[in-house]
Amino acid sequence: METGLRSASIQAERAILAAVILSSDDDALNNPDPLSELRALAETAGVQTVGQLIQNRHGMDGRTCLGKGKIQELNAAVKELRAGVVVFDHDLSPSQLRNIEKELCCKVIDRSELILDIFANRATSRAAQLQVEIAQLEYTAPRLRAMWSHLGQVTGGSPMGVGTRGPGEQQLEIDRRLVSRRIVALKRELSEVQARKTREVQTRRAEHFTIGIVGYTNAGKSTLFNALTNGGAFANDQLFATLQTRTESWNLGGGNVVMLSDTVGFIQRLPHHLVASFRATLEETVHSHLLLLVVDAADPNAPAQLATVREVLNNIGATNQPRLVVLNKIDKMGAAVGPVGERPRTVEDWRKQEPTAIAVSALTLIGFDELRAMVRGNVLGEMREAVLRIPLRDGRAVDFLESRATVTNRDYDEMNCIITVTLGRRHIEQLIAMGSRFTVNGLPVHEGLLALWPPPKESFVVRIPPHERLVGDGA
Ligand SMILES: Nc1nc2c(ncn2[C@@H]2O[C@H](COP(=O)(O)OP(=O)(O)OP(=O)(O)O)[C@@H](O)[C@H]2O)c(=O)[nH]1
Ligand SMILES: [Mg+2]
Repeated sequence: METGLRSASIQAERAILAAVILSSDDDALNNPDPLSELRALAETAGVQTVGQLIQNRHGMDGRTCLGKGKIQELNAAVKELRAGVVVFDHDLSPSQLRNIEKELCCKVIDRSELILDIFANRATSRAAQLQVEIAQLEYTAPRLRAMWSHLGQVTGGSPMGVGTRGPGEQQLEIDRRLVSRRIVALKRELSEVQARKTREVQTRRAEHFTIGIVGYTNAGKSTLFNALTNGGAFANDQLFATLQTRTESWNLGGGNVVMLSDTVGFIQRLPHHLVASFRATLEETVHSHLLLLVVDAADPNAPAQLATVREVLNNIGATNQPRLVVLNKIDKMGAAVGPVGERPRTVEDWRKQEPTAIAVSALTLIGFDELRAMVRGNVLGEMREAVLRIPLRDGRAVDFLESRATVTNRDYDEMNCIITVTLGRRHIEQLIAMGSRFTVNGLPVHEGLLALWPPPKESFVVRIPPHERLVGDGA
């Protein structure tokens, strides 16, 4: 199937940014530059920002978002600054969009459309393209009417050209049907891609300890990823530099190698269609053993960004693994600007809110030893001494323990190698994944594992659905 990604054709346009700040929105009211993120998004989309307009209000105007007077002011600015597009920092309803377009003599797009446009222009993998096109169709389809009745007014007829009788209900109905048929076909293809991806991620998860790097867009995830692995991820000072997940091995030292994945960044008020359809890309995140939550500690909005990241993680169901907060860019923390408030300005300030956070700089490599040690501790869990009885023919398992753990004694009987070793829970799990069969302190392996690392008392009671229980019983 060919890609049908649409561009909003705003590249190289002169743009005016517009926003309403509600009197209840303390974050925005205290922000000295509340449109900085939208400006960065516009820049990533290739738009040249020539002006901005902010209105403080108690509520949004239901008809035009901004009040009537401000819309007139905006119209005058569009003419004076020769702007080709106005970008709203909100999601506009189809009727708001229609009403605003009627008042202004230029293109109008909202925040979600801008983000979708960036994704559309940068998606290169098949999965990313499918995901973006579905999100575009779902978001844009209800807007077709708005767009077309507007065009109908301008051209005095149908935007479809010869052969159609105006943008009438009939034409709209046909197009809506075409759109929903296309969505069904795209979703079918995506679910095949997704199934393949799920299998791939699960195989990797069984064989390796997997770690996902997640965080707000531009936090420095790809830079950190490149510094820890052989690299290859694209890092740049722009929003959504990364749209594809990338996985490489990361050597933690002491023979411990894990698989590290760099992922797409999150953003506040992410279009929810995009989140839903980006599941294939976020698969690594959901199923990883450990998450590194990377924060740009020098960004004045970092606390709100960290809150957004946690919210998105909860929404996509990435709740089953531990999370380590990594405060990045500490080399430029002193330069943080903005009004003094609750905002953390030093690593010590941060530690009051995030006591276990690790402070690093992906550029200067400060804090990397601590990061490695912390992750290693997480990978191996607490170390215990145990006696493992491994069949002699399983030389691979013996080699594995010799190279990864601390072997203190080795004995043999007719059939087995009996090894006394100090190891982590993860080592045993890896041996199981490698297909080895052995006993731990004379017990079958799973019992031995539980005896050595009993689950915490307050652990969750997990209800297993009956069909899964059957599979488990048979194994
Ligand atoms: N001063 C400083 N800059 C950094 C550090 N880490 C990353 N950067 C810069 O921050 C910018 C964004 O870095 P990326 O690694 O692309 O960020 P990302 O989180 O992958 O961003 P997206 O993929 O767009 O979500 C780049 O210009 C990096 O050079 C750091 O520790 N210190
Ligand atoms: Mg990146």
